[in-house]
Amino acid sequence: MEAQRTVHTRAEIESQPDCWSRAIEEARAGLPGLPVAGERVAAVGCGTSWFVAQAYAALREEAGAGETDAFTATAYPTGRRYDRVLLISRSGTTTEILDLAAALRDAAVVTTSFTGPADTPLRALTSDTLAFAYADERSVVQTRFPTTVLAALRTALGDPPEVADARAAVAGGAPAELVDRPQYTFLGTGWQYGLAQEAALKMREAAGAWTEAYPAMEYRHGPIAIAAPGRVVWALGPLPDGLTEPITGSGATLRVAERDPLAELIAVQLVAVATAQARGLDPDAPRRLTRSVILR
Ligand code: F1P
Repeated sequence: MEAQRTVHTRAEIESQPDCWSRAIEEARAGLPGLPVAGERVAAVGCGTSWFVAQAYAALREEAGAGETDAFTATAYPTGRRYDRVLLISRSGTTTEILDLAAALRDAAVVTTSFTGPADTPLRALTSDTLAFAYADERSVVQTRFPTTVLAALRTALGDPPEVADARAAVAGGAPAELVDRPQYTFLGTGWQYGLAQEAALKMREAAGAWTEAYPAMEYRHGPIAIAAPGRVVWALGPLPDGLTEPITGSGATLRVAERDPLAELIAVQLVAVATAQARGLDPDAPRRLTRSVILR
């Protein structure tokens, strides 16, 4: 029974290369409701969807496409003016997102929702909807939905992810030396910081692991104090100069991504599932979590 129940999380993780291929194809053909270059944009989500928003905001600014902020739904600054607000929610039912969507609709702000199913309560509250039904998930813990949304958004910004890297990550499985370690710190620069946050959340949600995440250069400003033999420091993208030696000198295991950072996230997802199983946990039934947080 346990083995059967864990099948869908892993199957969803392993389907990411195909989901990304479709997202890239569709984004190349043109997706409705995406921001136009130069618009002021805010991207909003809760949990994993917040980290998708963070990564996208940094990517869009790095691409020179326009000022872009990222917020959780309850931290959205209602006093600011945005040309378009992107509301990301796999379920389309998260209470804080629905509350913000209603407030934005009442204030006549243009919005686009990114959901799994097409028909959600969020859809009725937003100007445009982009549904990714083919990347929707049975799992509580999100894997292919957020990466597929990012694949589409990256493609729209002219930087599609490397599907071959995703296939390699799936084929490589969970690196044994990174499974079931006592502590993990994820690092990223620019848009990869959002990925680092998502990587850390994945390990917490699926495996109950002690994880942290920082913009890479912040690691020297305190967090390195917990680096120690047995613990893992995992950079989702290239490590800035001056960081490698202090980390390896601490005795911690250092892993630096050599593939597309979004594909490296697949390796983290596989490590999260393997770590959960090593700890006797069911990654398909994470403790204290529900698929969507519905408050009333
Ligand atoms: C957001 C979310 C997930 C998290 C948990 C609870 O859901 O916070 O990121 O993993 O399952 O819900 P959604 O708004 O994207 O549906």
